[in-house]
Amino acid sequence: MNKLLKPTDVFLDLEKGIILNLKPLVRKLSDLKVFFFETSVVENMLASGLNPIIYEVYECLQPENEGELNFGTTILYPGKVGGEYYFTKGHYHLRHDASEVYLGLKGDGIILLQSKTGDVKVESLKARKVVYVPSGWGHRTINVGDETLIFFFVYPSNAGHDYEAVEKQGFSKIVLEQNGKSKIVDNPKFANKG
Ligand code: S6P
Ligand code: ZN
Repeated sequence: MNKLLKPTDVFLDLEKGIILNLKPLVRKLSDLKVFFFETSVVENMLASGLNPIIYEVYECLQPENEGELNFGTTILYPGKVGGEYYFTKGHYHLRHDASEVYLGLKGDGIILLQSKTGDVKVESLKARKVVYVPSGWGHRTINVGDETLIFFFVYPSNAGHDYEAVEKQGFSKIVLEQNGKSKIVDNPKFANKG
């Protein structure tokens, strides 16, 4: 039997997406160097002193006991690197039976989902939209709008995150701005290692 945890509560600022009294995890361009398609654009930006914040995560972490849940918010800023919209690194859960729920709060986004066997699924993410990410699907969120994309998430606290697979293999699709619109195209750098 797991130790009985004390119930906790937090306040969420729905406008800003922040969880009060929590320190966010901040991801800057330099943390995402290898994830963007146009590596040379990233290098030039960093060399000229530009290192914008791409996203922030406010997370209420629980002990990794079976049955407990982590939850929080992600604030993904608008912007592009070359033609590619800002995104989260993206990951698979280390536990293959760990699913996740996303609730859009603000902005205009896309969730790219892919399985290790080559299935791909694309979902839009916006205010009031709930997306269920079943176990086994890698997931990355992209901000394709002009304003900040904010969403709430909840997933098993013992899920674990596998970023390495995404770092090595990438996502099979990337999202680019073309003629003022978002376009999902094949990622030429995708290494289909199965
Ligand atoms: C965790 C959940 C989100 C992401 C967050 C940042 O399972 O999917 O909290 O962690 O949106 O994305 P990433 O890919 O950098 O963890
Ligand atoms: Zn996740």
